[in-house]
Amino acid sequence: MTMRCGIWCRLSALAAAALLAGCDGGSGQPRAEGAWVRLPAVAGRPAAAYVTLRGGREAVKLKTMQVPAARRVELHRSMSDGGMMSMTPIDRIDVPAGGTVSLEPGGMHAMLFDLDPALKAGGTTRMTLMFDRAPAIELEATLVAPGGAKPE
Ligand SMILES: [Cu+2]
Repeated sequence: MTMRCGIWCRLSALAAAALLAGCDGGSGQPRAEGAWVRLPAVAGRPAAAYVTLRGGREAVKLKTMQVPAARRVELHRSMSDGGMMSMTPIDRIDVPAGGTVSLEPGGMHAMLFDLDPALKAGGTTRMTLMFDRAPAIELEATLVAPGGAKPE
């Protein structure tokens, strides 16, 4: 009796573990986390959005982001040119299979133009990440004050 229960319990644990694995990386799709938006110091200037992308089973490309609170979104890459920081639009961000790509200050980011001026630090705004060969990912980005750092 004790033994039968023991086996049953172990089988249940295995089934639960399999289910958990299925919920996480098992889908094979890319994931996104830690999205945040740094609000502009001057109203009317663009804001910058950052997020961490985790590659799934296959390499995909982030093609664009949709942010309902902004009129236009561009993917950018920051570059240091003779000590001067500049940035240039890019048409995609490669997310390698199983790899991590961080959009962060000084690197790749999304530029949000004509952001709703009613947005305030401490709030959130919705963004949708659009890939070439993966389902879109929708997530909430934390709004950070101008010059502020990535939220914990
Ligand atoms: Cu930019």
